[in-house]
Amino acid sequence: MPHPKTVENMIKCAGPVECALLPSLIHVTEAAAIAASYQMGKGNKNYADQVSVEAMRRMMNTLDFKGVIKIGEGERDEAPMLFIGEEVGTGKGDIVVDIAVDPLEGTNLTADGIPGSISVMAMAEPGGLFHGPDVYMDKIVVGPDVVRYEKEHPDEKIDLDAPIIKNLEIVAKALERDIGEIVVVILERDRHKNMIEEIRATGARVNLVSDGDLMPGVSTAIRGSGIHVVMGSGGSGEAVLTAAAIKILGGKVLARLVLPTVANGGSEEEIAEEKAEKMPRLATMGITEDNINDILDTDKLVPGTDFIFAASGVTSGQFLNQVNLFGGGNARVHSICMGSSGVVKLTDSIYIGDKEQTPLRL
Ligand code: VTB
Ligand code: MG
Ligand code: MG
Repeated sequence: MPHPKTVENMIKCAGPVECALLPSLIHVTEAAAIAASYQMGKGNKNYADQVSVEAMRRMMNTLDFKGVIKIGEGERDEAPMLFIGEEVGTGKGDIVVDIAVDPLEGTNLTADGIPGSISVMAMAEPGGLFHGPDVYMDKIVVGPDVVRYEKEHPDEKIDLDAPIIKNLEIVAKALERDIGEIVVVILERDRHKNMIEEIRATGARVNLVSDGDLMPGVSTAIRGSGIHVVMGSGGSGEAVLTAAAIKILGGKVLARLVLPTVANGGSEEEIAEEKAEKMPRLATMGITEDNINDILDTDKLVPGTDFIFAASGVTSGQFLNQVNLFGGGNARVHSICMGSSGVVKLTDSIYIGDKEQTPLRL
């Protein structure tokens, strides 16, 4: 990699999407995060979700672009807003984008006031995001050190189908530490019972989370986060959003679609029923019985080259604090906002609603 000769080489945009929309993106996730944070710990996850969806949509619709929700709150008939196919933005200007949103990733976490919930989204040039159907993805996420190690050792690659011990050995070697020092995040679900046992059998440390495997995935690419691997099946939208961040930060995601009934050990009848319901829609996305089991890598999940990602903390997390509210409409919110040119902004935003109750403190 040549050293940048000028700062102009360093500070640039990947393309029109990043140039036009990166500065505004955190306003969208922060609006959603602040709205959700007022519902923290109130035990009503649906309402927390609703207010964050509304705030995200309202803020997005003030921005000049033509956007289509590709990963959203569900199909049009089940989600009133930010449904798949909804057009957003003012429609003014030349910027056209595909959008992935999760206005409140971790609704239970917010409702219970426990760590790990965020507002998150990505935008890319049309076709830039894999818009999988509403099924799970089996996945493994690792950070940039592992990718470097794989390049140096072409026979040792992370593989979704490899025994867990093999994958964790590679991660441990890449990070120059013992397996016993590796931390694997996985959703605490019955479907992961065997996988959790297998991880434990390697000696690796396990961080079970009740919800929210997206930000832990991003954290694998951030030194000091204390997270090295994310495994298991979770939402496919979450996997694509993770991949957008990982494609910017380095690291890799391997994923494969899996029907929820299959992941959760459903009966043959239930599996057949779900297939009958989902396969026709999957077919419209080019997904058939023949290729549904293909492994998707980071570039397949996010084929785009001009894309942006933002996440704002709602409750506290690995590196995003919870929203602080100070009275008078004053709020403080932490975000990470990134562009595919290779820029990461870690921001600490203070919104002053009432100057007499300044929320500004060091
Ligand atoms: C997954 C995970 C998310 O919800 O989608 C999970 O990726 C839902 O899984 O981070 P279950 O159907 O097993 O509950 C989250 O944890 C939160 O949106
Ligand atoms: Mg959601
Ligand atoms: Mg979610």
